[in-house]
Amino acid sequence: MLEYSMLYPRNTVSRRAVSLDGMWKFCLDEKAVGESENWQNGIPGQEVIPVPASFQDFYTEKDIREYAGDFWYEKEVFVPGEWEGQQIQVRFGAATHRAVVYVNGIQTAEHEGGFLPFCADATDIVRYNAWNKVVVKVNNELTVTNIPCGQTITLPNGKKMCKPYFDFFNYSGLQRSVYLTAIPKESVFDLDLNYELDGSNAKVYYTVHTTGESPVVVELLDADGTKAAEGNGKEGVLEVADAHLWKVRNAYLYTLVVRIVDDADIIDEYTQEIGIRTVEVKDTSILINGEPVYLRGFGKHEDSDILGRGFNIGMMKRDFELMKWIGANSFRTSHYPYSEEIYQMADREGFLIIDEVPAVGLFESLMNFMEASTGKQTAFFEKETTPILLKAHLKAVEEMITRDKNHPCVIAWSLLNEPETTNDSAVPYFKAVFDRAHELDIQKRPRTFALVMNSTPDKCKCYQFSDIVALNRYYGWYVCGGNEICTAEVMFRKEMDGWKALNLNKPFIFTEYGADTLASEHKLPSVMWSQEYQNEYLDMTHEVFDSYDFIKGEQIWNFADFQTTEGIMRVNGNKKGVFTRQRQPKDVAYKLKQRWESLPLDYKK
Ligand code: CKU
Repeated sequence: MLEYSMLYPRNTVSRRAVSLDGMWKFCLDEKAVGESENWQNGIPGQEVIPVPASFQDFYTEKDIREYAGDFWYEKEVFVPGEWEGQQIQVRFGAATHRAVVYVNGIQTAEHEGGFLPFCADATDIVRYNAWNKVVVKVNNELTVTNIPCGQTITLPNGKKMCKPYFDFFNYSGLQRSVYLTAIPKESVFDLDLNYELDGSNAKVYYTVHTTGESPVVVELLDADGTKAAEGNGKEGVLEVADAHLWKVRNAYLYTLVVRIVDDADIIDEYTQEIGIRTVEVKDTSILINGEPVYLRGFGKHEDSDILGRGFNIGMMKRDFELMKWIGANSFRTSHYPYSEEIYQMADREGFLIIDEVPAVGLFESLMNFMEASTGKQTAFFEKETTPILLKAHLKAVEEMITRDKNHPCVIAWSLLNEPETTNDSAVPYFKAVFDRAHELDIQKRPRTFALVMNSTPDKCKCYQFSDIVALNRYYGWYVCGGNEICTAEVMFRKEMDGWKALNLNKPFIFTEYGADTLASEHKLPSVMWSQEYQNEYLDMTHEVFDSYDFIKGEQIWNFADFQTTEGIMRVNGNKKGVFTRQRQPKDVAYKLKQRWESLPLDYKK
């Protein structure tokens, strides 16, 4: 059990959540002198920046954009007098990649991992009806003992620099919303939900975890606020007659109201939107409410101009509108769990999410996207430090599943992206991670991981762990691009025939395929990087997808162009977007729209 509740902050009759988003004081700590100079009591300078946001793209100095090390935030926070006697917390949606929190100079929390929430308890520290100082030391260095993996080097000028083993810019900072919350000392801590369908009726199994012993009552309200069912006790079953099911791109949300009561008094109340639906993998099918679904959609990133990886509410809205326009029904949160507001939106819009833990870069290479295609192996899991990495990985799996398990949109857990799998040492590591996910999720949703190019049917030692086999493949891009695309197709089919021969009786999906394309380039005849080539690449790829019955989904890489580390392989970022970074379509968007709108939901059922 985690030491803090992962429940999203809400206002109810017993709870208060005040947003601390806005301008925060900010400074870099190049010499790592913060603590010794007492910055926990107040950081130097007058610089301010927005939260939520990555700090990198606001400034004009390269040294700031590329900064690796500690950096500090500070905010004055007013704590109302009427909150006395409650539990007071500062709740961070994320701090990338690790943070230490001080309230009024006293350390209250420390958290490792940059893409999941944590709470700093300040109950015994805050001054009521007064201003309080929240100071956060954040650090963005990359190592092989935490996820995502990479290195941090020191340059001849003495400055540190991050070298990610992954293909996205190492944006960092307070990239998600921060809340000041007040909740009763006896409160709802966690919820577990599971569903069973029986014709038009549904059973909702619930378990409420609280911090005390007082009785619990629950109510299920339909979308109009009418009571659909009620229950008594911390555990029970709600029977819903003629239930409105949560369906793909046709969502229906109920609200579960959970109360801890003392006779007529409410000690605590928490509300949670839920969707009644089941998820199952049977033979080669992915079933939602018992009905087969063919996935179509994207691998995405949280990435936009200026804010970087900062949660961008306008961009979120635009992205969902584009995904609806193009006929998508799903996406993978490559390569880290996204901001919680994105899952709330997917719940509402009926999108299916493959939720990915930030376990990327478990393949020792600064250009694994290139090197994996050459068959390179790195024996990544043989390192002495692997047990430490595994511990961090398991913690992130626990935090992700605890945070996201009650979203109807989450239909699968992606537990690693493109790890080294060709070596026996990967096997026990995978087993630990996959077993842990199974144990934590009472809905027992399918588990998967994205297989890199060198994880082929003959070499991969880990595909058996996946309930859905997810392939990242670039035949026609990293392998035999351009005029050699016919060779790429032969190789692609040969690999797929290899998978077919294994007869795994599992669904396969493509979690990546794509070609870098400059929105500025048109070429007749096509050349690589032109919009025409992206179209031709997709024609070939789609033909292969359509030739194998066990392929049950396609999520193209990437939804939009996104920022990466600079280098000879990237032109101001990765350009495999179907949309530009400003969210306008490339030509290929119309092809995908045509295809995805014409494929039946249960294609290849
Ligand atoms: C993508 C071998 C493929 C790895 N995959 C990971 C993803 O993060 C990259 O952006 C490749 C690419 O475009 O190279």
